[in-house]
Formats: sequence, structure tokens, C-alpha cells
Amino acid sequence: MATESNIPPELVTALRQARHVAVLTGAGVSAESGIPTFRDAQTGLWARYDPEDLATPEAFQRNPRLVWEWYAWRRQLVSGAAPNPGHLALARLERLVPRFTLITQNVDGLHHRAGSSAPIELHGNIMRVRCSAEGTVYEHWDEGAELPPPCPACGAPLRPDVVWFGEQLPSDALEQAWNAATRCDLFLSVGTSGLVEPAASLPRLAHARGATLVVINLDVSDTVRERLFSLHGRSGVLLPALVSAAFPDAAA
Ligand code: BV8
Repeated sequence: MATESNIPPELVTALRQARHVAVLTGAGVSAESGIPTFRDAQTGLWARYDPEDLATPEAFQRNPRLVWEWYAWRRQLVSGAAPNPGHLALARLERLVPRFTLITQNVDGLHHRAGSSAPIELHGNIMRVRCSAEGTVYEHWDEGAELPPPCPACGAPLRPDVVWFGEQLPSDALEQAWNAATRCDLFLSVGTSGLVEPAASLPRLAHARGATLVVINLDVSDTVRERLFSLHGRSGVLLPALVSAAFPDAAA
């Protein structure tokens, strides 16, 4: 288990000297804020549903109210959560390296709340909804008896502003993420199972293009190889430890 006291010195040097750091985060970063990961057994009411069955256009078509209520439940969870030391360490790192790109698969908006200036939200954000017909995005909406609520402009059902399985990712977000992965010299992949494409290809792409790849996860073993560091541990512990080790004199 990697801890703050045994981060490989070569990694600390690589981060301190990096010109462009890119980061991909997954549900394991938000897990430190108490938000169940995407593949955790859903608790309570949702225990009998597989998230990959609910996060699809077909599910919304088949049972829009059920899908809407699943997202409303998750929105409640997120609203009650706070950014954790892992989110805050990434917001700090952005201010300490010459160039920084944060790419997230998470849809909870916690990176923004932690102070990251421009997280690339590959899979959207559940704190926003959009008209299922026109695509107009709303940050605030009336939630009455009718669920999903009707679009205030055209009356079509509102839907979460997220990318469902089988839907294309926002092209601008994907292009920015792709560019960062091909140009960065250090790529951090934190708290993701690497199962969902095309996001899962980004760490491999970065490494193939010559970047140093750092993987932080609970389901990896500690390994150090040429341009590859794998750290077994919690994102909320290892991210702050890594940033503080690389920039000991910088303001917190
Ligand atoms: C698309 C929004 C074109 C909704 C989400 C190529 C190959 C194979 C399949 C495909 C492919 N291309 C497309 C597909 C199909 C599909 C896909 O990838 N399916 C998978 C399941 C096989 N992809 C798509 O449909 C994408 N669209 O490519 O369009 C297309 C379309 C159809 C066919 C071909 C091409 C759209 C994907 C977006 C789906 N939307 N979210 C919502 O959230 O409701 S994805 C969803 O899963 C979340 O965003 C989540 O972030 C994401 C990924 O999961 P993780 O973040 O990694 O979370 P997970 O729970 O899996 O893992 C957590 C990890 O953290 C674990 O490793 C754990 O060990 C670790 N951990 C836990 N605690 C901690 C920790 N680590 C550190 N510290 C801790 N404390």
C-alpha cells in the first residue's frame, strides 16, 4: 500500500519537473466524499437496478419517471457531499504546474466546487438538466407532480445533462481531452476502473505518446517501471501527499 511516506522519489521529481500534467478522474475520487462509485452496489431502493441499465436512452424511453427519480436520488447524495482532499489537491496542483488539464468521468461537479478552474466533464453533470427534444440546458427547473418535469419552452420531458451509454460524448470535450493526452508529459489516472470507453483509452494514449503514466487506485499493486507508476491507495490520501512532496514550499 503506497502511503504519504513511501511515494517513489522518481515520481516526485517527474511531477515537479512536468511541463504539462493531465489528469483523468473516476468515481474513486468522489468515493472519498461519500458518493458510491458507479459500480458499488446501489443502496436501498436502487439495489435491484444495474446502473448501466438505468443510464441509457432506452431506459429513459421505457420508464422516464424511474430514471428521473434515480438521478434525483443521486443529486441529493451529491448536494450533501463536499469536495475531499483529493479534489482539493488537484485544484492546488493546477496552480503549481506550467500547464494543467483536468478530465473527469464524474458527473457530480465536485471538481468545480473544489476550485478546479475548467474540468473537462466527459460524461456531463447531473446538477444540470436539458430538454430531451431541443437540448436546451437548465441549471434550475421547477419540479412539480409531473416527473420528468416538462421543458418550460416546449413541454418535452427534461432529462439529466449527462452522456448515457450508447450516446456520443460532447465532441469538444472529447477533443480537448484527446489533445491533452497526446501532448502532456505526465498523465495521472485516479480512481477509475478503466472500463468505460472512450475515456478509458486516454491513459493508454498518453503513455503510448511518451508521457509518464501514474495510476492511483485501490485495486492496483504498487509498481514502478519505466514511465509507469502504479500506487495502491486512497485518492484522498495519495493525491495530497504527492502534490505536497513535489511542491513542499508552495502555499497550500
Ligand atoms: C460512446 C454518465 C459512441 C451517466 C457514464 C469501445 C469498447 C467497448 C465499449 C464501448 C466502446 N465504445 C463505446 C462503448 C460502449 C460504452 C462502454 O464503454 N461500455 C462499457 C461499460 C463497456 N461507451 C459508451 O456508450 C460511451 N459512448 O462511446 O459513443 C459509441 C456508442 C455506442 C457504441 C459504440 C460507440 C458513453 C459512455 C458514458 C456513459 N456514462 N456516466 C451517469 O453517470 O449516470 S459512465 C459512468 O461510469 C460514470 O461516469 C463513471 O465515472 C464511469 C466510469 O466508471 P469509474 O469512474 O471508473 O467508476 P467505477 O465504479 O467503475 O470504478 C471506480 C474505481 O475507483 C475502481 O477502480 C475502484 O477500485 C476505485 N476506487 C474506489 N474508491 C477509491 C478508488 N480509488 C482510489 N481511492 C478510493 N477511495
